Amino acid sequence: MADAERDAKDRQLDAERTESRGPLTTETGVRVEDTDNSLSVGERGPTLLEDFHAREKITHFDHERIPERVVHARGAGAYGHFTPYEDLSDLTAAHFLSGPDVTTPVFVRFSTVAGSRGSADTVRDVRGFAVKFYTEQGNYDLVGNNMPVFFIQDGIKFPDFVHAVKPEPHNEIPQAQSAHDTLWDFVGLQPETTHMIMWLMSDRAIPRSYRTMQGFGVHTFRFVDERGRGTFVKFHWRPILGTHSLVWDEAQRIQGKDPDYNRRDLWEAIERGQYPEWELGVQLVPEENEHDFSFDLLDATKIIPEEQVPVRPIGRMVLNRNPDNFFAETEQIAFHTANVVPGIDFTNDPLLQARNFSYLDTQLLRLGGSNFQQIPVNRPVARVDNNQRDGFAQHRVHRGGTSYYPNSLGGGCPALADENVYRHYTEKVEGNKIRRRAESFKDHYSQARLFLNSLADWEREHLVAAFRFELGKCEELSIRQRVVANLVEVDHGLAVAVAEGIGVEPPEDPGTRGHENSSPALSQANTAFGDLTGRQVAVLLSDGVDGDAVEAIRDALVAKGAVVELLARADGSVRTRDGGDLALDRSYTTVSSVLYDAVAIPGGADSVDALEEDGEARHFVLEAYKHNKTIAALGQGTALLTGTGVSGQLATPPLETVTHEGVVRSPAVDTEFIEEFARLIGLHRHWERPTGAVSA
Ligand code: HDE
Repeated sequence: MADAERDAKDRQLDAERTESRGPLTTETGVRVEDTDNSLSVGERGPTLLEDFHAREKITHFDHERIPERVVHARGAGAYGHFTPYEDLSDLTAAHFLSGPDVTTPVFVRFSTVAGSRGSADTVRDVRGFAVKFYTEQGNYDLVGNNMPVFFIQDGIKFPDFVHAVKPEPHNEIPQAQSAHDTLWDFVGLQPETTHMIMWLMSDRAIPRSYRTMQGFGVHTFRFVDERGRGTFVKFHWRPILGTHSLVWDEAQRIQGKDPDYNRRDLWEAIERGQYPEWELGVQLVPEENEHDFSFDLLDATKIIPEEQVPVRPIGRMVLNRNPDNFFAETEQIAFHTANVVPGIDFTNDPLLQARNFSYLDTQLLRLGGSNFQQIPVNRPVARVDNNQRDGFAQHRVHRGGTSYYPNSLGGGCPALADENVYRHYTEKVEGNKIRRRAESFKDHYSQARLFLNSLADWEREHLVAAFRFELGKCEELSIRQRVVANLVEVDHGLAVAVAEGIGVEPPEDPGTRGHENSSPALSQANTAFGDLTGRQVAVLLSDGVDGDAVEAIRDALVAKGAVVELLARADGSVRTRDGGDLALDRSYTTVSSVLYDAVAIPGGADSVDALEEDGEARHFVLEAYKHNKTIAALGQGTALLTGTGVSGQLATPPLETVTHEGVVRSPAVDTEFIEEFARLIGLHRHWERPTGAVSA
């Protein structure tokens, strides 16, 4: 990146960046003559305690690990920047939202929640979406998720919920899975989880990529302007590439084929220069309208339907730089909901209030004491000056003889400013000290039903299948029954469909029907389609392939942003039918169709014959078909579709380009065929395809 384009955070990190060059030394800078042999008495004698280099090397290694995050342990992150579209100073005093001429560096960490640091990426889970804005007024953290609601309404229940979803305590099974008794025991007994559970059982819980994932601040926050006027605000991140998910069977297989699937995708997209982008949107509610809703704005198990309060786009975030070192940056970054800047404040959402305590508390342990804000990735670009001193791993060398306020000996510094300061919103609060959930928090089903009503048929099918899968893994029948009984409150049809798959007596129809409202914004059928940026396309081939067709497909799709890989049984190269050489990207025996979004089978009789005889090649195509992916076959390549749902139509190879349920076939490569292939990939998956009978 050109030096002039580098932002303040990037430049600040220069002071910390270090590269290995020159002689090997100890931590005290003493050069070392040998790092392979311990100091010993004679060649075969005992090792000496005196060997300070060996002891230091091993001791440092022994201390390399720090506690993993108690939740969100598994993650991936990147740097980037955020720029607002317009001046929002009529709403908030936040300088980073004051106009398009202010660009703020950010670090974003995406994560799964339940699994350990080494668990797989594509598990069924919520994804964290945490953004640290290094603003000129200090760090602002928007610590969100990819789902707009949460499991519980009050933070005091968080330890219970997390204990229920984490591996069971007696045997630490299962890893990174919600499909086990304790989670569903908790869910059945705690109806406030119902709405979030609908999201967790939907395709939102298995994103195709971090780049194709929405983000939400979840809570209602507050914008505060210069004069102290507040406006309620909910934050939304919308991915420019659309919101797309995996298929559950595919997600499970990826856990084995490439456990780093989402992490790798983010890293590689940035390395290719295909910078992921999101638009930040806000839903704004004037203070006087706080009670205009059928739910409570302070209840984090509720959304504000977009049809009720539209999302106003306010800016764009681009991630354009991978970290230099995973541990130093992605692991040591510390987000905290209470890291706010002037112009952004909290509400009394009891979940948010608990978070404002929890994040700092957990970081004191995880990062070893109170100086973790000095770790390079956490350090603000805004100037820091206060009287906080000492503590473990203090990096600042404070000069001067005073560390108290007020002082005269230190020239009165640091002094209090009277402008550009954080002023808490003045809110009048009165009440008795009580432990009681507000009446306005009591409806746990209306929005769960709203979500269900909003789903496309295929999304509903996936939802039912997910409930069946998860509950089917519960050993206790009573747990299954209790969850089904709870689902009746959402929708009787849903409860029956789930019950029928898990050996539970279908519940009686209570005869009460809920509302029929829906919110189109909740369905992934209504997201952005058509963008091929970063889509992975596999081209299967062997010796004798139609090389011109391969190159035409590759050139056209790469020009549209796709990543095209040529795969054959053995790595290296293949001979084309007209005698040329085609370099391969890898052998299909080292990958799997689950790692690709689409498959192409070019013609060339010898190539297709060889693929047809190879079980792995046939499996590759069948599996892509089963997972609703786009398939393109040219000329004789159509022969490889045997066994897929289109095989019945293959009696004669097509005379022109034809598409059937996401499979495009053509006699030869031409513009029409390639454009059709690209259009189909842009649709992401082909849900109209009946894949139930395909065994791959
Ligand atoms: Fe968190 N959460 N959380 N959470 N959370 C943590 O903080 C907590 C909640 C979220 O990439 C922890 O530093 C409580 C909602 C993300 O580093 C911990 C409650 C949302 C991340 C913690 C919640 C989140 C965390 C663990 C209920 C979405 C990862 C390590 C009151 C809006 C940030 C850490 C990263 C991490 C507590 C609920 C998002 C223990 C008590 C709701 C994205 O402090």
